[in-house]
Formats: sequence, structure tokens, C-alpha cells
Amino acid sequence: IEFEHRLRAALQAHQLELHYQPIHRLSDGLPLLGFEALLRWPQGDGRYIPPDQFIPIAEESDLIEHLGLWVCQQVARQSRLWREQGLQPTTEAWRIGINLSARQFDRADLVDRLASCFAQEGLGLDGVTFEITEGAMMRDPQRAEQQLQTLRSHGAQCAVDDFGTGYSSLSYLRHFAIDHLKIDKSFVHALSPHPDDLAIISAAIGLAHQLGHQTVAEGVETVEQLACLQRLGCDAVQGYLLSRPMQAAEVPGYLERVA
Ligand code: G
Ligand code: G
Ligand code: MN
Ligand code: NA
Repeated sequence: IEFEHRLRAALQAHQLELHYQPIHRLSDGLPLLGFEALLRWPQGDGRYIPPDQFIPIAEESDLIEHLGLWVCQQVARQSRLWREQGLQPTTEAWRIGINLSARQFDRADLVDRLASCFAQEGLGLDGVTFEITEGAMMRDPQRAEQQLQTLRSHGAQCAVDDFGTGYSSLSYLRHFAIDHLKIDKSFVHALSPHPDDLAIISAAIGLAHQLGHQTVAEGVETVEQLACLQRLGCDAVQGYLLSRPMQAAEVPGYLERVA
């Protein structure tokens, strides 16, 4: 409760930050596909409380909805600024990924809220990729199917986040209108020494492709992992090897370097 109170106060005092981590296509020249927006709670001493320590707390109350709305407003505003500065010339140039929590995803008015958030900045949802964990989708698969379809009808893309860590029921993937499968970093980290893990990733990539989805590997830290993912036909990568999550102010310089 104490912690939740502090988090609520931090949100109201505009002390939370969004950092942006690049995602690159795994082909020649590693072209930029976009950035994932990641919440950070700075502590004043230069350190951050990581989101996996405070998102679950926020999820226990309506705080997560305020937090989610703030993230959405922040991304919409930032997106408008980058467009005005000519840094994101078209929606096709690159997209921004927003994580949706299970509780946000469950709400019937989710898409209206997201859309009106972006509409306030004169934007649609067409430059956004929403990331939803397997677990959040499986809470109510029928509702999920509908939410995903509505999001996509607004031009948004959708990704299954942390793929492989949750419900391993694969049959639902067939029914869901998703664009990307994000392979959890635990599989990527286990890649090098263990041939078994290679089999798991390889199967995940094959399955995703057969169902018409793109694959994004998270947590890529070494050139060996990158090479291995490339051999396995993975479509895109994200991780410290390419770049750590950065502050919004660092994004223009990054775009210049990778252009
Ligand atoms: O950035 P980091 O790897 O520490 O993030 C840890 C977890 O927190 C990730 O699973 C990520 O999806 C989640 N997370 C980060 N930012 C957000 C956010 O804005 N909303 C939600 N719901 N989850 C987030
Ligand atoms: O949405 P998700 O929970 O998957 O968020 C990805 C998390 O992984 C973020 O918290 C991000 O900071 C973290 N991350 C990104 N790249 C790397 C990496 O190369 N290694 C590790 N260990 N974590 C990473
Ligand atoms: Mn994510
Ligand atoms: Na993930």
C-alpha cells in the first residue's frame, strides 16, 4: 500500500519516464523497424525501479489504468513531436510499441480510450504496435480476438509479448489477428550453449511463419545470438547488442546514426 501510494504520487508529479528501445529488421544493414516504449521510475539517485517491480503492484488496483493512459498520452504526444520534426516521415518509416497490461486489455472501452488519446494529438493508431502478453490474451480468448480485430481495424499492429513463457496452447494463435510474435529473452539468452533451446526457438519461428506472423527476438546481447537468430530465419531483433532503451531526447541522434 505504501509502495502503491508512492507510485500514484510519482505518476501525478510527472516523475515517471518512458524510454525507447530500437527494434531492427534482421536483414542486410539492419534497418530500423521502430521502438518499444518502456516505463521507468527514476529514484533521484540516478537509479530506476524496474517496471516488473511496480507494474504488478499497479495491476492490483485501478492505478494500472491511470498508468496505461499516461503511457498512451506520452507516446501520442512524443509521436506528434517527432512527426512535426520530420523524424517520422510516414507511419511506414517506423512504429512505436506500447505494452498493454492484462487489466487494460480486458476493458471493453480499451480501443476507444487509446484512439481518443491519439486523436487529441491529431493522430490515428496506425503508427502503433500494441504488445500484449500471452497470459493477458488467454484470460478471455474470445474477448481478446475481438479486441485485436478492433485494434487492427484502426490500423494498429499487434504483437504477442513474452511468447513462450505463458500458456503454451498454440492453437489460439491461429485465431488471433496478430502481426508479430515476440520471442521471450529467456530463450534468446539460453541460445548459445544449449541445442535444445535452439530447437525451441527454431520451432517458434517456423510456427509463426506458417501462421503468417513475423518474429521479433528480445534480449539479444551477443553477436553469436544475432547470427544464430539470422540462421533460423528470425525477422527482427531487439536487445542491448543493438541498443539499450534510451530517453526520448536521444532518439533523434539514434535515427541519424542508423539512417
Ligand atoms: O524495461 P523492462 O525490461 O525492465 O520491462 C519489464 C517489463 O515491464 C516488460 O515485460 C515490459 O513489457 C513491462 N513494461 C514496460 N513498460 C510498460 C508499460 O508501459 N506498460 C505495461 N503494461 N508494461 C510495461
Ligand atoms: O515487454 P517486455 O517485458 O518483454 O520488455 C522487454 C524488457 O527486456 C525490458 O524491460 C527491457 O529493458 C529488457 N531488455 C531489453 N533488451 C535486453 C537485453 O538485451 N538483455 C536483457 N537482459 N534485457 C533486455
Ligand atoms: Mn514488450
Ligand atoms: Na517480452
